Amino acid sequence: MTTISNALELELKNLKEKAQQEIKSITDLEILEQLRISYLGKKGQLSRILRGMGKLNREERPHVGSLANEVKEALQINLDQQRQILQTAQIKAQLIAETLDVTMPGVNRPLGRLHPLNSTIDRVLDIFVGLGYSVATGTHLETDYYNFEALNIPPNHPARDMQDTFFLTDGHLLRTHTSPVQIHYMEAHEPPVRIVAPGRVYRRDTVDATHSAVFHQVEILTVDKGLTFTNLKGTIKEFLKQMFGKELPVKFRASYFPFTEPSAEVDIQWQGKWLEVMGCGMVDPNVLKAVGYDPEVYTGFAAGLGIERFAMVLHQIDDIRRFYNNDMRFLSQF
Ligand code: 2NM
Repeated sequence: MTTISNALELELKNLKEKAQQEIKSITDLEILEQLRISYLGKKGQLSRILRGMGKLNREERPHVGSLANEVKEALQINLDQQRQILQTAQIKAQLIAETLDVTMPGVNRPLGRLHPLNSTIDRVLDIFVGLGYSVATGTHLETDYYNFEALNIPPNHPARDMQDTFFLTDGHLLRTHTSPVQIHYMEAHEPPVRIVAPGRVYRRDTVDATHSAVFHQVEILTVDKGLTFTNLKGTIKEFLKQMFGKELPVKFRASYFPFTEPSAEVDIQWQGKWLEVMGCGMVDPNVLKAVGYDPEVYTGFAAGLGIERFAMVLHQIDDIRRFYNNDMRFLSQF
């Protein structure tokens, strides 16, 4: 044995030992691959040692050659084993990280619901739709003509006062009732008319427990040949019966509106008290004339109710401002 051969053998043994130590200590697959290249790659440490074999004589070569192969195969196995260990660990870690506990209670996502004003409007509309009415809506900005003049509200009527109505500087105003919807509808349609008009209305009221500058109304209008106050009474009584779930004592008390003649307030007996719940009347001939209907041929009746007031009576709500505070403790009760 030459000293070169001995030196190569020693180098191979040292390489093997050092590599085995290192391979065991690796915890990262990429670093393991770098290590493989550094030992077994074309320009790796094993190849470098093998280049020294050129200096060996013929008899020595097979011995050193097979030792080199042994080292190479051993390291290959060590590398594969370590790769296997790291891959298994990686998958295990991933499975733990992605574990879903299907027995955990779910996240409660509360359902939204209708605002009590909207559910009250819907109930009123459903009843009138059931009686053959169509829903009609309009814009919140109106002109003096549609909000007042066409409704037989004379120029000096207190309702036109700056104190009661929001006027814009461009000649429009915020509608004070939904009645302009009825005027637009009658202008566009010939009788028979049967409509129910829900919507938001505006008045310059000082806000307190029973007043809001913004509130909601539903108004109905029927125009046909031969309609009388009896038809009006029957319609309202049927509506109230469906709304309150039973027939309550109802009183029609003579009143006044510019757009109806005769006019009445409707009172109901509810939980021991008489409560005013609606206004109504036979459409004034001047209103029919304003939209081009012949009052000698057609008569009509109309009624209006304030949704806030109705909802307050139905649900025993003490303050109108609760509808507008957006307090979930209040809203989630409906
Ligand atoms: C009410 C009371 C009485 C009403 C009248 C009209 C129209 F357009 F036909 F003239 N619409 N709504 C009316 C009648 C409204 O609310 C308290």
